[in-house]
Amino acid sequence: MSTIIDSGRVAEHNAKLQANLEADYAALGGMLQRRGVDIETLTAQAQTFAVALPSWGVGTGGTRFARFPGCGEPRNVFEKLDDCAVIHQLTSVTPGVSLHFPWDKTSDPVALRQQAESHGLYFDAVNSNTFQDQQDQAHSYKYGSLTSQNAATRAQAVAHNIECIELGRALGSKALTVWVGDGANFPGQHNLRGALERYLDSARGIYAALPPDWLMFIEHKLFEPAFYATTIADWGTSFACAQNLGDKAKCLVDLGHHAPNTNIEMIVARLAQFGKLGGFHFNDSKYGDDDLDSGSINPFQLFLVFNELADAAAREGAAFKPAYMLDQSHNVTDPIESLMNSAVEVQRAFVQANLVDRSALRQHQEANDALESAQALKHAYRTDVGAILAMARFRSGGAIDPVACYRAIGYRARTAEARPAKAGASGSGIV
Ligand code: RM4
Ligand code: MN
Ligand code: MN
Repeated sequence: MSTIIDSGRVAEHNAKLQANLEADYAALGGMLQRRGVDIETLTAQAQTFAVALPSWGVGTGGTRFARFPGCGEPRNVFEKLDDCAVIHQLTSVTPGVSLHFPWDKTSDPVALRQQAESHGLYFDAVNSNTFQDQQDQAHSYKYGSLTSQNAATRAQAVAHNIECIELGRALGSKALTVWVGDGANFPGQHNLRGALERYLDSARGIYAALPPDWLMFIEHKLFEPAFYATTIADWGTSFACAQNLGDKAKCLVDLGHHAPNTNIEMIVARLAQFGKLGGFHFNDSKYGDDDLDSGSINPFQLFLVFNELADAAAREGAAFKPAYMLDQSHNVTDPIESLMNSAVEVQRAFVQANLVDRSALRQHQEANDALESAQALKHAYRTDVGAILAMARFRSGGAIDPVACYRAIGYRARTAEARPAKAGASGSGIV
């Protein structure tokens, strides 16, 4: 396997931190042992955890108002893959990459796949994009894509999704994520039922093109770019569509796509119960932005989501395998640093959820002991599992402190030189 960063530099970084890590790990191990928990089991579980990177996350996003591009941003999918490889090399938790077409379209999928494999990466779900018009496209998506009033526009959107499946197939992906911005800005603009009927009809055309071992993820989003009525606005609509389409259609939960205060962990529990939880786009949100770093605003919510996932895994075993992906947009940080932190935050929630004493929790629940039930969760959540995460990285060949290592290595300065900015590369960001 070829690495972008000289592995000697990572080893040098680790050598400086190893003694402290071992001391912290031993102290945490002793504390967990008194609680009847084996730290080695948790560390081994942490080493198996993976969350995929969004190819669009390695560049600076933006807001509706402006984009402030950073230095050395990747200019094509091959450079994006290099940045993803760096993130994986340092964190050891991001072997998957989720591509977005046509942004990442390449005429040479074989070369792209080879580059990925040479860095120990694979391709997770591919994403279609019918929320923007592309150059030379015959029909505009201004008034909708899969739900358009115009049959030719709908057919064009379906054809694009099928092309995504074909590209994904060449790259080894096994799922297509469909998010559409379709909706209305005015009451009356859409016949609400009619728009969903058209969506379903189009979605059937995409579903029919799925290879037998593929899944189609339906991603809901409450609002934006439509501000009155989004066609696939909530998990109920997503669930109904997935049921209607068939077994290969499942729901994708993007944490940022809900109204403030929505109980997202309950949505996760419901979808898992009915076999329709396809996967996640992890990020965080406070008001309307759907792409803040994972765990940066509400880490407890992230933990509660993983608590439901741990419960589902305990019930269903190895068959329960939702796709874990990040979906973030970075405005004020180096995207590589943010993605590393976010991946580690998601892994942290996974480990903390594994720390919950499930049989004690069940007993408290059966005894209607609300206080102790809540404490069983809080006890796990309050445990600092940082040494487990660092040890998992170290043992898997990553960096004990990924951000510190990345800064010491000077990768960004290197890319700033190697990738001069394209003229006029600002403008507004993605939604
Ligand atoms: C959307 C949604 C999709 C992502 C686009 C870029 O809000 O989250 O998953 O593909 O943004
Ligand atoms: Mn998303
Ligand atoms: Mn989003």
